[in-house]
Parts: sequence; structure tokens; C-alpha cells
Amino acid sequence: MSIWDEKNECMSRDEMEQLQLERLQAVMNRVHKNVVHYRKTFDALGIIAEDVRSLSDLAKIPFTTKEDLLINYPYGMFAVPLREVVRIHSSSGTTGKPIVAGYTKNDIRMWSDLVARLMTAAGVTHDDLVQIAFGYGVFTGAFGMHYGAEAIGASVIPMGTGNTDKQITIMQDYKTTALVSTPGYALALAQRMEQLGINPNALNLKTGLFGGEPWSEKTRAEIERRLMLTATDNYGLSEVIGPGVAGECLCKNGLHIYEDSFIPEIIDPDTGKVLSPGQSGELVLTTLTKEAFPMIRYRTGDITSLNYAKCDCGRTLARMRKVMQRSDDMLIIKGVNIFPAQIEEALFRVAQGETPYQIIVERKGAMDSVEIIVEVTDKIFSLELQKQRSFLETVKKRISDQTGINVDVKLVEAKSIPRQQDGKIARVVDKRPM
Ligand code: DLL
Repeated sequence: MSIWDEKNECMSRDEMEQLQLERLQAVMNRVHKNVVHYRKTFDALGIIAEDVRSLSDLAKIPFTTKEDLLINYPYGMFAVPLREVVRIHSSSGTTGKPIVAGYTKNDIRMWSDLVARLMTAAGVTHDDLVQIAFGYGVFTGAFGMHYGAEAIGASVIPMGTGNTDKQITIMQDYKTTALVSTPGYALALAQRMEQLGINPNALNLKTGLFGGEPWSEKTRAEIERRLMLTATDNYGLSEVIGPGVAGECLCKNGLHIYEDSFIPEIIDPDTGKVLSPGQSGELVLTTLTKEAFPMIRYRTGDITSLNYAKCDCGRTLARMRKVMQRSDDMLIIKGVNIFPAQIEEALFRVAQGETPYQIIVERKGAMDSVEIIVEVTDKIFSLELQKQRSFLETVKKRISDQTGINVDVKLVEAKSIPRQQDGKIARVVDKRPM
């Protein structure tokens, strides 16, 4: 199996910890000097970089959360002046405001290298034709994977999302060998190919790199069978860099975390206590090499566990278990991150008050669909039919403006949404098979 960066991927645990410690002290000094948020936090606790003498000292440093990023929106967490930032990406936050991520020239170089590493681990080489079916825009997925594939020397086809029939024609005509998308979109492509009577054997697909949302082993088996390729998982988040944090090698037994750039920890999401290797909890990441937007102990909200055993591929990098669960209520719909609070806020504004509702997420065919069921309140009930319709349209529009996805909204009778034992409505019913 080929390894892109043997030096950083196969070192002994002692060497890795020494490298991480040196880089951690350097990044702590930098954020203390350049980011007011960290300066205040460290000064309040009297923490200085030299106090971090071993990696276990990391536990003394407070976490960084999505809320911290929102308070410092848009550029407050940047550690370099804006003139050194060459790229800005963003992702959904818990409220209407997105999380804003900046990259220096060096960050882009380093990011490309990380993605080149994960792509090599997944079997991509310079001979591959890589079709990127992520949205090109502020989402990190497309540009991250694009630059990584180019760094390998592969030929990149920057398709973007949607246009499923065209994606299939391009796959046939250009002889695409590697597909990059969300697992959900891979299933949509498979379904459309079946409808069109296209035999995947007649394509040249060999490798699929899927990420951006949770997917099960069952889905992997289905994608591999229907598209006739080897499917690997890769993980990342905008706050930390985008794709390029971790990815599976062809052993498909956990996602290798690029530990020379990120320190992973697993914590109990309720107490914040650091858990031992193998225990399941929330992943916390510290960036070691990022210049523009460094993160110290960022709470990802993703539930996983770590395995430090050497992998059969030869890498000694820690592996994280596939992420299937979150510690909060974030939903990922067609690759877009959504919090029920965003939907609630839109509804509250239009209805001008508290309105009982439930979010139903389903997979229709291969596509995610969202329906918001809203109980008729006296206020809504008293509206004429025409006004009720316009109420529904306004709610739909607000939600789509706020979240970037289209939803259906349906009015139902008062008290008809089932209540739980505690009398409350379950905010989300996710019926999608994993
Ligand atoms: O989804 C970055 C990315 C793009 C990763 C393309 C891989 C491929 P965000 O939009 O900020 O960034 O969403 C990050 O998505 O905290 C997880 O909850 C979820 N997520 C990302 N990759 C996976 C995965 C990108 N492989 C959030 N498995 C993260 C499960 C994933 N969940």
C-alpha cells in the first residue's frame, strides 16, 4: 500500500508525542499573542505555553466551542491579519451566523498535502481521473479534495453537485476512476444509473472517497456493490480545516488521524473529563500547523473512540472509529449541517410566537427530505385559507434562507403531534436508514 508521507505517518509514539508537544507549545504562544479570546482565557487561568510540559497537560486548557466562534464572528479567532488570508470558507453555526474559517497561503499548501495523504491512503494515484461531486463554494469539501487530488498529480474533474445525468455521462465519457462525494450522493448516482439501465461494470470507477456525513457499513456495502468500487470514509470539519483531518486506508478499519497536524482527545460530553483510548466520547481536536485559524481543544460534537494500535497498512497514526453520532442535535441533510434551533427560530419569527412543531427527516429514493409539521395554534387557525397558505410559504422561505435547504411544511391539528412521557415533543424524527 502506498504512503504519501512515510516520515509523518509511520513514526513511533514517542517521536509523535515529542513532535506534537513542540508544535503545541508554539501554537499556544501564537494564539496567546494574536487572538484576544485565547489571551483572555489563558490569562484568566494563569496558563502559559511553558506550563504544557507533556501532552496530558493539555487537559488543563479550556475547550473552544461553536459558541466561542459565534461570539467572535467573523474574524475574531483569526491569528493573522486579514491581508495574510488568501481563502475564506464557512459552515453552518447554531444560529443564523455561519462559522468563518480563514486560510493563509501556507495553510492551503498544508491542507492540500493532508488531503493528498488521505487520498493516497484510499488508493488514489497520479493515474486517476477524480470526479469531484461536492459543491464548489464556501463548503470546504470540494476545494479541499480538489487541491489534494491535484497535489497527487491526478486529473481532476470539478463537477460540483447536482446534474446527476450529466455526472453519469461525464463518468462514462471521461472514464472517471475515482468519485468524491457524500455517501448519500453516491447512492443517488447509483439509483439513477439503474433507472437509466447503465451497468456499473461498463464504467471505469475503481475508488470512492466519501465523507461529510455519517454512513454505516451497510451503506458502504451497498455503494460498493452498486457502483463497483472500493469505498473509503474520510472525516473533517470546517472549524478544524475541512476534509483532511482523518481518512481510512484500504484496510477500512478506522480513520487515520493526521496527528502531526491535529491532536485528538476523547472526552465525556457531559463532564468534559478526558477518557482513555478505546472509550467512546466526544472528539476534541487541537490544530498544530494551521496559521490563520488555529483551534485549541475544539469540541467537535462528534462521537467516536481512538485506537493507537499500528495498522496493517504500516501507519502508526491513531485511528478514529467511524462517526455515527453527535453529542448535540445537529442534523446533516444532503451534506448541509442544520440545527433544529435554526428551524425553530424561523418558525418563531413567522408565527410571532411559540408554535409546537416536529422535524421529520426521511430518505425518499436516494435523497434526504425534510418535512416540518406545525400544529395549528389559535392564531394560525383564525387565518383565512389564503393567509394560512402564505404563512406556510413564508415559513418555507425563511427556513430555506436560514439553512440553505428546501423543506416541506405541513399544518396539523392542535395536539396531534405525539408527546413523549415528559410531555414534550421530540424535535426531530430521523427515519433515514444509516
Ligand atoms: O463536512 C468537511 C468535509 C467535507 C469532510 C467533505 C469530509 C468530506 P462541515 O460542513 O463543517 O465540514 O461539517 C462537519 O460533518 O463535525 C461531522 O458531524 C460531519 N462529518 C464530516 N465528515 C464525516 C464523516 C465537512 N466522514 C461535520 N462521517 C462534522 C460522519 C462526518 N460525519
